[in-house]
Amino acid sequence: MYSIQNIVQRYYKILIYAIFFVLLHRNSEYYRTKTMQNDYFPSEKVSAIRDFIARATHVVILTHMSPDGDAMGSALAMYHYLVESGRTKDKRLTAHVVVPNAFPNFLAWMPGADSVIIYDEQADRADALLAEADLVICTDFNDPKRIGRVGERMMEKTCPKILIDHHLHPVDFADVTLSYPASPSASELVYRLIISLSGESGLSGENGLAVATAIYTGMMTDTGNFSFNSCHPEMYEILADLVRLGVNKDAVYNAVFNAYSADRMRLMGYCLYRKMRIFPEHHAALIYLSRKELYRFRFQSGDAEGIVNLPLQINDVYYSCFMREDKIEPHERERAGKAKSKIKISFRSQGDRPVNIFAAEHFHGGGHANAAGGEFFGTVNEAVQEFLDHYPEYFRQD
Ligand SMILES: [Mn+2]
Repeated sequence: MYSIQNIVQRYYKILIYAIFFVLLHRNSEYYRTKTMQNDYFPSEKVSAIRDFIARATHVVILTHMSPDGDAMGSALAMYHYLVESGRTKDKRLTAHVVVPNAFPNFLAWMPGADSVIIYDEQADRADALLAEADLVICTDFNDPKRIGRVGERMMEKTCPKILIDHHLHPVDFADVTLSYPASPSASELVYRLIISLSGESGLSGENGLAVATAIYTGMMTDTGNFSFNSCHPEMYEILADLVRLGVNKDAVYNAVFNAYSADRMRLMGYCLYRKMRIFPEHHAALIYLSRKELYRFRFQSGDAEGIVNLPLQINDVYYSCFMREDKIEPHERERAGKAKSKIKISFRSQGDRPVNIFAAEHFHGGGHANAAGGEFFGTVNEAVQEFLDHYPEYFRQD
């Protein structure tokens, strides 16, 4: 008869193997997450940030001009995280996100977006919040000059400042700077920081899903839905975590990428049909729009987003430049000189074809090798001429 003793005797080897296998598997899982959690940032920086947050009662979170998905994602993730962790403490912690100017409509669905303060529209309120802030957290920009007047106000403050960013060459203005240009998004850095500060519990609780969704949105938008800067395997481990936490990735994709207005769609068609110039020898494309043309398509802030990427969908086009005429802001008057308009310029490229040097040397800009920006004070035609005069020096022919 098969008694339990008998079974154990017959199968004990298999049983031991099975237990061993389960333990080994669990351990490797354990070590995988542990490395990801603890090794990324220097521990002194993490504990300095932990202390700043522990002592703070009024936090202001700032992000860059013309906020994109990563700016909003990194700032809102920090916001929801702080509100949640503030709830569990004895003291009351308040947090506010302040952005220099309006964010595009396709990000308005983001949890917490309705409480974001737009400096251009509510300067007094933002100034008051900054005045009482005892901690400022900056995400997704590298220089206070990039955020206009709100940057000037911020620099007047003596309270601790934290910078979390992935742009090259950060200005040394914060008490703790987490600058990782190799990171595909600032939102990914915020994820890593939250894990370093609070472990998995930083993404749980009432606000957990809001934190995770904000981070996912930033990671998705700054990589073009994971089509560039997205070769780090660890990024997918983070994404897996976020999906496990309940992020509805398909809904986020739809909310962000299938949200054009009819005007925006027509503007895109106009750009491709009427305004795109191709320079086949250098594998380059240029699209440029005057303010009159933008007006014709009832241009809204954010409508230009992504137009620069379109020509890269053409076989053999590896460089793309998009220019559009814009107003000169009051704080830019001095730099503008006699010019009546400002041209905003974006560059994109693929592979080993940097565009940031061209942007820096001719358009007062810079950025990443494959994604850069700049500006030009003058007419669109003058900016186009500057491009035509110099692109062969910067764009490869092979
Ligand atoms: Mn970014």
